[in-house]
Amino acid sequence: PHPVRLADYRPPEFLIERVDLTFELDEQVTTVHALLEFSRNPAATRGDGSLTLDGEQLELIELKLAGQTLTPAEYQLEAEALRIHRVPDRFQLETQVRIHPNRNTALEGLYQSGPMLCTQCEAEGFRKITFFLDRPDVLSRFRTTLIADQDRFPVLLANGNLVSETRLPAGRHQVIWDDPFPKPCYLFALIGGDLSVVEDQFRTCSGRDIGLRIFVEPHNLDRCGHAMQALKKAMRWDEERFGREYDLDLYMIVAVSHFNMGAMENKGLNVFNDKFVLASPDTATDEDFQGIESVIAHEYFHNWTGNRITCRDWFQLSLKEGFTVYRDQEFSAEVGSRDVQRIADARFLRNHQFPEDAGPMAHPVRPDSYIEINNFYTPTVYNKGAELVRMQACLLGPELFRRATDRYFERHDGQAVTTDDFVRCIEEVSGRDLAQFRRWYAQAGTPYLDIEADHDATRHLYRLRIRQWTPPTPGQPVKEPLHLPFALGLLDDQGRECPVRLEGDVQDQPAGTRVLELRELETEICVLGLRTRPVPSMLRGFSAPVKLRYAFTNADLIHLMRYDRDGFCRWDAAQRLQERLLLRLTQDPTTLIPDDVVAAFRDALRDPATDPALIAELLTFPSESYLADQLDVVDVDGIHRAHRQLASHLGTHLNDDLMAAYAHNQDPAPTEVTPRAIGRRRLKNRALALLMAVDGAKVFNLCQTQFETADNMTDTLAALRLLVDHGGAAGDAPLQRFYERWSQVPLVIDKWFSVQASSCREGTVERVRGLMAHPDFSLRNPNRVRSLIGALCHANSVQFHAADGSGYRLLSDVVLELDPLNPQIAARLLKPILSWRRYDAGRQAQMRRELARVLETGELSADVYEVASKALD
Ligand code: B3K
Ligand code: ZN
Repeated sequence: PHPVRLADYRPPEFLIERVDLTFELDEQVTTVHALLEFSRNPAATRGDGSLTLDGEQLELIELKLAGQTLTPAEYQLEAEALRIHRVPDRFQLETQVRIHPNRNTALEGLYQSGPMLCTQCEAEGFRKITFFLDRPDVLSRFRTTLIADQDRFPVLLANGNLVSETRLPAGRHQVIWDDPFPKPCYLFALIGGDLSVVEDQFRTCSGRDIGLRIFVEPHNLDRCGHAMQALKKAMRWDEERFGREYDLDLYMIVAVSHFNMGAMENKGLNVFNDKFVLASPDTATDEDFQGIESVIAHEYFHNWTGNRITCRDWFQLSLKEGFTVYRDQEFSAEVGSRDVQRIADARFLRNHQFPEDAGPMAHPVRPDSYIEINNFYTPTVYNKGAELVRMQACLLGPELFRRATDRYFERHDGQAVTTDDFVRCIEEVSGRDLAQFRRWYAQAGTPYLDIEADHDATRHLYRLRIRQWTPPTPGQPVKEPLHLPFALGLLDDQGRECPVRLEGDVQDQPAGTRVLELRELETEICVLGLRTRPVPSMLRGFSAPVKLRYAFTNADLIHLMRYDRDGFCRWDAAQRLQERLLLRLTQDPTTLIPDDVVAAFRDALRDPATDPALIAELLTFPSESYLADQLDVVDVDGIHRAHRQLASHLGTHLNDDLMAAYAHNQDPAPTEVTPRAIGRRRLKNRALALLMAVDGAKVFNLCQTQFETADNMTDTLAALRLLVDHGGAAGDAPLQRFYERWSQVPLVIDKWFSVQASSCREGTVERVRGLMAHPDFSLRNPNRVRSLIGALCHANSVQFHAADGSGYRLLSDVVLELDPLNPQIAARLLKPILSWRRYDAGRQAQMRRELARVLETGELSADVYEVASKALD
């Protein structure tokens, strides 16, 4: 497999103005007839007069140019391309191909999911449907005719507006769809199936009525309400916050059970992993409800950031993904709690993006080469990409930023553009020069800010010295300094905000946050008028995606945790306290846990003014994998032991307060999913987890009672996890009951698998192997694979990294079996062993051996090859 490079980008030599597709749908053999209108692209340089189309796994039945069948001498058919030796400047091309949806286990192109047929074309799946210029800078108007058996496929959907429905002889019917908006082929979609529909309406800001439809298999009809509410909220929010109105008369969502990712923003016809549509309080956790709200919003927001304005090439993926994640994060912040959302964003970045930056697959937000684009749908492109948009919004402030996005939408509507085009709009509207800021898009790696402070009590001066640097990443040994917003607050010894007054200020500064801008390798910030030494509250709101290092004292952190008005900084202070303690405990289990730290957590628990959701965040430790990243050589068992030790120390010393928090937050409305109710359940279940870290019959009974009586999945699952972690019979009986109760609901059975696979109890790897033979397990369903294999490898450090290497062996066995079926999922699973260099010699050798074993296999997909080979480089 060869890398594709950004530097090699050339505009397409031909454009396709119109696409007229006719599908005769059938699970075994579908025929696809395509009528394509080509014209030479005036913006491109002339080639040799030939045309090359992308096409994979297609059986060519017919090929006509301008109505004439081409002879084999006039074209060449290769494994992944169709070359026509001579074409005029304008012409019509007609092709007919056969494809096999039921054999498509990669779930890319047209495939079968249970009783239905569906498509997934991003990034390069359309070429598995028909011969085409499968690249995002070719925008065409699509008309789609679907023909199928009326009984098996009564519902036939495609992008755009419904044109007609006709009965045909022999029990078949035909439905025609037309999409008036030119689009790249990756946004094409079709669905065929026996589906039920939930309908609703939305009146747009200009008074147009939009039909909203969610299609699901009939037995899921009663679990679509939350998704529909979320859709309407998102539509309103995008009008108000970004001035974006929906453009078609119909918005359709279809839930399918086999899906590689979360969902897909196809024009007017989103296809969703059913996990992000279906929910009722008895089957879905609060996290599921929140996931649905944000994914529904995310896909809806793509209609403007992705569909109306799309990417020029796949290196620009963050243009749509980074911006759209920023938009969905802002949406979630505004419909829920901004602090809690920002903490979740920061935690995700630290747990997933920072490690990516530190590993062998590190890449810039705008990568400059890839072997398989599917490997670049990453936390870097999505979440760090969102941070880049957020930093620019912060530098401009809300009004200017809105003007910049307005300009972007206006100027580039209907175009395929680059991240640079986006930044240019920001520059023009603000009159700023973002040349240095652009480095963020091109430079990989997580920057460090190393900070020192001193206070001059006689001159009332407080000085911060900030040094920024970024460690090297593969292919980028030398890094340049970045331009970033540094939001700073200062607290006095009473916890009050001080004004951040700098030399040369003309105006009086109000007390509170001040956003400074860093550009240099070293910056000195000199704050005037501070009689006593303040406690710095830095990077408020997580103003830049960096690692900040500063020698906080415990007292500083306790002070910030108690008084800071910035939710992120309060949480960050708690994280730092916990991290410090946990790392010390990892090295030395006899480390004393200071009373003042315990008292700070007690105060947080007792604080009536703080949102329970935020209290729960303050009491949630940095993850074991995050702690692992802080060590030169990961001590898997030491970290796990430290986690338990700190939990049981808090469980013991805060027993009464945790019990009180538990009792107080026994929800009066247990099936309500408001932010308030969700926050209270989180706090209650976090309290229960800390209490369960101490052996004791009383709390054990509490947990068991919760499991037996809860009428919402959040509480049920929280209790089940704890009972299973407890080990032995305590967990076996509840697991059995849970299975029996939910055996007919696949999304809940996913949870049953995942609770077992993510348990820290001994023998988990073996149990997972056993579960792979369970009749409900299947490598063909990505949700199942993630719930069992993914949970063990990505969410269970201590068992996955078992010293005997059994976790690694299991992973490589699965990857080898899965790769021929579904390379995307196989490549994703490999992530946790890519950072093998960070472990002790024994584990290193085992991980390397498994990676080598994978690489040695003859017929690897490009997906797995790229990841495994880069890891061993
Ligand atoms: N754009 C899709 C992701 C497609 C993944 C292709 N491997 C979902 C999203 O980000 O909204
Ligand atoms: Zn997206």
